[in-house]
Formats: sequence, structure tokens, C-alpha cells
Amino acid sequence: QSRFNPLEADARWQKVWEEKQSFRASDDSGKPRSYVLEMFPYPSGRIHIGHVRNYSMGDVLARFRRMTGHEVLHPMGWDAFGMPAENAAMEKKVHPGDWTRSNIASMRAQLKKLGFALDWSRELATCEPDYYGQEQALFLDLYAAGLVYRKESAVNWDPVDMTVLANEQVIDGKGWRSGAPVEKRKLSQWFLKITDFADELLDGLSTLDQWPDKVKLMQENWIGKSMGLQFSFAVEGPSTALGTNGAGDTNQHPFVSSEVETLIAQRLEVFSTRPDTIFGASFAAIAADHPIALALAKDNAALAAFADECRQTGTAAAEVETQEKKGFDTGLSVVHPFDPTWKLPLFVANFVLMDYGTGAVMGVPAHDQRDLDFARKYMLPAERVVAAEGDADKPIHDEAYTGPGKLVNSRFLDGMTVEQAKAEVIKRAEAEGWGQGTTVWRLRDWGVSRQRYWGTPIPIIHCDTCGPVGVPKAQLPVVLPEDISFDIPGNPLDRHPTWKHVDCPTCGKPARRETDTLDTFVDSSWYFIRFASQPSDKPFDRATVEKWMPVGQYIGGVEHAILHLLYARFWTRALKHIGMLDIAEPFTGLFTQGMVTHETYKAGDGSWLSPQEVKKTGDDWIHIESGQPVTAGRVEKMSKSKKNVVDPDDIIDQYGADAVRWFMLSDSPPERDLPWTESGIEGSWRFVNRLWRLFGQMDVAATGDDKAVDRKLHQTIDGIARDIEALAFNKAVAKIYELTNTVEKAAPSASRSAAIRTLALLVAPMTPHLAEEAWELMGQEGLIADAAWPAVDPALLVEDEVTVAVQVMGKLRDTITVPKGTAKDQLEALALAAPNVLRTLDGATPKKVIVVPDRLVNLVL
Ligand code: ANZ
Ligand code: ZN
Repeated sequence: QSRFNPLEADARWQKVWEEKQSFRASDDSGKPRSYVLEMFPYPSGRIHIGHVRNYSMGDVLARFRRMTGHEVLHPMGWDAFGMPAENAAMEKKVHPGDWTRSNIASMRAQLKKLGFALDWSRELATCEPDYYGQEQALFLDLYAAGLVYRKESAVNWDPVDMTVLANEQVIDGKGWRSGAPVEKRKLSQWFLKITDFADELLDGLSTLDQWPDKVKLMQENWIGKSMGLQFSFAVEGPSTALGTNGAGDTNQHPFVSSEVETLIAQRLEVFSTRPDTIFGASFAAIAADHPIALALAKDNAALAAFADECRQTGTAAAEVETQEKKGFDTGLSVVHPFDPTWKLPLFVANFVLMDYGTGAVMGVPAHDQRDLDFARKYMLPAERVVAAEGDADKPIHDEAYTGPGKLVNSRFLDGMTVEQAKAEVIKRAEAEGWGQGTTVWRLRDWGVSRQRYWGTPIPIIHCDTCGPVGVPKAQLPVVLPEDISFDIPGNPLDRHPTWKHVDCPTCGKPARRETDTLDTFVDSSWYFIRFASQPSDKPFDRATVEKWMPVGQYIGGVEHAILHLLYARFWTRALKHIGMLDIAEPFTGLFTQGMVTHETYKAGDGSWLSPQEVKKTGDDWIHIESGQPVTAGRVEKMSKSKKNVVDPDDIIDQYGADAVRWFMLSDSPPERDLPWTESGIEGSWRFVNRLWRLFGQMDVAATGDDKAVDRKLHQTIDGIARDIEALAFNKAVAKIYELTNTVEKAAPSASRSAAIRTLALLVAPMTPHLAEEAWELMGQEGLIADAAWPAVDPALLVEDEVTVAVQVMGKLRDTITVPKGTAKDQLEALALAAPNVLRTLDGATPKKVIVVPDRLVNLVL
């Protein structure tokens, strides 16, 4: 038996598994169920190496669970709606559907070449009406239950591409594609009421003990529950202002309209999470869209222009943090609630958001970085009111102090901790009637409207008489029209000649379809439920889903730590709320795997070179073709732009699926980054062949026991099972290397043959094609994919021999290997007979012998 031939073996076994439907999950078997899921891919065109790593891990667990007697659900599908398909349509003039479906076909073929134990009968693509039609039905159910609503909301509008941009698509205030300055526009959009579940989503995190702490923390921060004080300032007009702004310039607005007067008579509501810092306040600020700002701007062109400028910039949190803090002094002032003689200037400021809190803040420069940046620019005081031990007199420079400490310069709060001072201020505000302790959430309702073609049509019809009306369920799915064009900018659904013109389902008058489609995160918020059950006449069968759900192990990238996972957790709760499903959490176990990285190289002109284009000569790297020197860069995540991508197809063709899978599992702990190296994949390939040769040595005729081999084998079976359950694949791999070494070196025996046979079972989850081939070679019954995980003999797990140190006068002279628990007198006799001890004693008789059973014998002369 020579080399393992993966080209032949891979295809052969993949065909057998497919024909026998080996990995088809049964809804009704009596076995314990196990749902193993990797995040489904976006069909971008090719499987990349990150997918290979992700799915290799899930596959090991899925195959292992099958071997340990579980009914395993391990499905695969496609997150198939999204922008890249529209970009391809614009650039390459292909229909988004054709582009997507052909990508799915090639990526499916790639996954099949890797031999994953997937139940392909449950494959789904979110871009097909049989999926998105059921999503439309769910949307209507949520709408009926009041969890969906419509409201005006500001969006980033690209005036050239005539499209709404996500915050991430706005770069330095410009559209990522057109480069045109982005405008804020108000559009009526659909929202899902995720905030109704804010408390539950937060509390539920504490039940997720098999989630990484960092992911739970990210979700916690995103939900952002904070205790604070909502309170009001009395506002004074310019005529009564005492002039406390930094410029000392009070009467710049001699005229205040009656509208403004009415507004300020109602006091200014602000929200603060740090009421303890109230004596550090040196200004107040409102958003550009705050009613007071809007009213003032009517008579003040400069303010109106400033407000317009504020509206130009995006409202993404990151942008607000980084942009220059700018303000406009209104000339009005507010009165400090604890001191009627203390007036603070009131600004309109670009960092105050209208849709957060009350759209107004008190500015405490010493303890809030935004406020400090602002104060430095407008020469406002920044007095410290919280200090860590010994820092009370330290002035604040460029950095706000946000840490813990005790209150200073704060009258009756002095000496209190931050928490005590918060409570005290809230108590007084409530008692005096100017404020109220509150809980606030950072979490916003989820805006799901997208002005795009390639997404799930929102199943709503707008009627001038009846308003928005849900499409009757009998008319679902609302199917995307095929005949669309991307020749001009904008949403093709909106300008389609006929699609949107329909009659109102309620009154029958001519009406219009909603032309927005759903955010693709909606599609991925319930796909794991549809995998568990996919009837054609409803979204899912509840009883079947409840058999499979929750997903016991979910594996994917940490880039989905917040949005996708939060939306899926929300969706599960929303379905529970409307009585469709009773699952608390969708994913009880979550694992976020590291990235696959690769070396990078740069030519003299700064362009990237692929690792294949360079070679090392002496200590330096050169470009092979030109001989020019090259700089070796960092080992980085594989990306096309850095030319350090490895195409899975190339390496599968070269080494076969198993060597690739083995390498993905072997070198690094799965949560860490895995550096791709040529030597690494070659090492894996060599090991596959080493195993193959060893499998060829299984000899049924061999006889005799080998205790050491038996023990090593059973310890390995036990250890690997634990490692796989803990997703510590690299540790499992290390144990297989060790066992292989032991077995290779052992002399022929029945034990050795048993170990070789068992080794095939142990590697079956990782290198399944090799294992099947070996199973057949060894003349075993059936498929190894259907075989049971080997049983562990607990008696062989305990080490039954120990090494005992023999000392003479406290110095180590020899060791003896004895059965565990050997009696004291026997140990003494063996120690006295040890060769080095005899030499050291040289005929002398020890005066005293100290014996510690299983550990040590010390001879005292
Ligand atoms: C005074 C203060 C002092 C604040 C201090 C913070 C630190 P998080 O924690 O993100 O919820 N704020 C309130 N409404 C705002 C709005 N519409 N736009 C911009 N900022 C707003 O932030 C709450 C804090 O953000 C609030 O507490 C308020 O500033 C500011 F040392 O009040 B704070
Ligand atoms: Zn109507």
C-alpha cells in the first residue's frame, strides 16, 4: 500500500455519503438531538479559507456527535441577499439573481469537495421566494402584534447614487462609492421594536454560560443600560442673562421671538448619566434639531447655517466621537438647579444628538471628553469634581477624568463616592421636583427599510385612503420582479413600470406597493429556525423546531458579536411574544473562531506581492521575476488587496480535503489566528500519509498484549473526546500525534492492531476520507461515518506504575519503577538492590530507611 490518493478517495467517499444520505437529520429518531451550526456564508463567489476553518471545526463536532450516538442536525445555506449582488449588476451587467445563484452553485461544489457532513436536503437560500415569502408572513405577524411600526427617520443619502447609505458606507462624510458629500434626509422607514425587549436581552446574557465573555460584554455595552437623572433647567433670555459665557459677550441676540419665549418658559429637559458631576457643569448644549434651536434659527441666519452644517455630518457614534466639536452660543442661559445665582451659557452643539435622551445635555468638561474638547475651544471652565485618592488638586488638562473617586468642589456632595453622590442628587431632584431618576438604554429600535432591489420586499401596500396595509397572506410571497435595470441610479423597484401598482386589499382603490426591502440582517435572524423545519405552507412547524432548538453549538466570526447575534436573540423573543415558538435563547453555545493569516510582501513601489512571487536570498527577500528587493510585511488576515490570499480549491487539488482540514485544526487554538504556511500544509500532508502507512500495518493475526499501548490508546480516546467537546481541536490533534508515535514504535501485538483500528475512528471526524479508506482497507463493516466512537476502559485510564526516587542521604541516586501501591518493605528491598545505590553504599548498611509510598525511598547512613 503506497501513498494515500486523495483525488480518488475524496470523490469516492463523498459520493457514497451522498447516495446513502449519511448526514440527513431525522426529526423523529429516538436518539438525543444535537444541533451544530456554523454561520451561513454570503455567496460572494468563492469559499475562502476562513470558511474552511469555520466549517472544519463545526464538522469535527458534528461527526463526533454522530459517533457518540446523537441525531445531529448540521445544515448549510446561503445568506443570499445583499449589496454586492447589486454592485455586480451595475459593474458587470449581470442580474443580481443570476450572479448570486451561480456563486451559490460554485461555492456549494467547493464545500462538497471538503467532505463536510452536512444535511444538504435542508439547504436554503434567503433570496428564494420559498424563504423570503415565509419571512414576509412573519413580518406581517409581528406587524399585527405591534412589534413593527413606521416612522420618519434621518438617513444618510447619497445624492449621486440616489441611495441610502449605511453608516459604515459613509467615509469622511462622503459616499463610499460616489465620493459625493452625504446628505441627511428624512424618510419614512419601518422599524422593529427591539427596544421592547431591551431588559430581556440584557438579562438573558447571564444565562449564556457557554458564550465568550467578550461577546456578552459587547452585547451588554450595545444594549447600554444606564441609570441617570432626567432633569430640567430654568432658561433665561438674553435680557436677563448674566453673561457667564467664556467670551463675556451677552447681548448678541437682542431679539427673542415669542415662540422662543414660550419654549424656554417650559424649561429645558436634559439627561445625564452622571448627575454626581452637577457642580462641575459649565455649560448646557442642545442638538441642532432641538425645538429651541429650530425656533431660534428662524430669526438667526448664522445659527440656521450652523445647524445645516451639523446635519451634514453622519450620526454614527464613531463619527460623532471623532469630528471636531463645534457650537453656537445662543445667548440664552440656564440656571443651576442647586444655585439660582449660577448661570450657564446655552449652546447649540454638533455632538448633541436629537434622538438620544432629550436632545440636550449639561456639559461637564472635567469628566466628559466631548465636553472637555468643547470647553477648550470656547474657553469654558473645566473644574474637577471627582478625584481619585490624592488627585483632588490635580488640574484637568487634555483628558477628562472618567474613573471612580470621591466628590470634590461639590458643596454637600464633597467626600461622597460617585455612586453615593448620584443617589443623593437624584433624591434631592425628586424631592424638589425638578428631576427624576431614570433608566436609559443605548439600544435603538431596529430600522429595517433599505431602498434596494436585492432584498426581501416589505409586504405592505400604501393606500391613500387606508394608509399602510399588510399584503393578505394568501397573496404571499410578494415576489421580486425579474425585469429590472440598474442603468440609472436609484431603487429599481421604485421605477419599475408596473410592479408597485396594485389595488388596496382593503378598499380596492389603486394603491402602491412598498418598494423598500428588508435589511438582510432580518434574513439571518431566523434561518436557523427554518433549517429545523421548512414546511411550504408556513414559516416552520413549531413542535419540530422545539425538538431541535436551541442550537447547541454555534460557530462563527466575532464580527457578528453584536448585530447578528442580538437580532437573532430578539427575533426568537419576538416569536415567543406572539406565541409562535417557545425558546428562550437561540444559541446556547457560541464559539468565535480566529482568522487565517498569511505573510505579506511589498515591492519597492509600495505595491503588494503574493508570497509566491518572492523568495529569500540570504537574509533578504527579492521579487523572483525582477530580482528587485522586497520588504517582508506583517502576517495579516488574508485579503485580496494584500495579495496574500490562498484559494482553498488550489490546495484541495494539491493535497486533498483531509490534509487541508487537518491543517485548519492543528496548529493554533481555534479562537486564535492561524498563520497559513506552506510548511504547515506540507506537514499535514505528510502526516496524512504517515497515518495511511500505519493503517496498512493493521494485522488481524497479531497476538499478545501490550499494556503500554492499551493504556496510551484509552487515555487518548478519553482525552480526544473531551477536547472535541471543548472545541480544543489543536489539543485533540496533538494527542493523535502522540498516539501515532507510540503505536508506530510498538512491536506487533493484538494491542497494536487494535490501536491502529481505533486510530481510524479517532481521526474520522477530522480526516473523514482517509478514515473511510482505512476502514475499508482494514476490512471493517459499514461506513466509519456510521461507526460508534470507541468505548473507554476506565481501568486503563489510571496510571498503574509509578517511578519512585531513591536517595542516599537526600541525594538522588537512582529510580525504580514499581506497581502503584507497592508495600513499604518491598520498596525498601528494591531500593537497596538498585545498581547505583549499591555502588554508592559500597557495602555500608543504612542506619535508617525513610519510605514515602509511590514517591520516594531515602537511605540515611
Ligand atoms: C453630564 C455628564 C458628565 C455626562 C460626565 C457624562 C459624563 P451614555 O453613557 O453614552 O448614555 N448626553 C445625553 N444626551 C445626549 C445627546 N442627546 N447627545 C449627546 N450626548 C448626550 O451617555 C450619557 C451622557 O451623554 C449623558 O451624561 C450626557 O452627558 C450625554 F462627566 O451628563 B452626561
Ligand atoms: Zn385602501
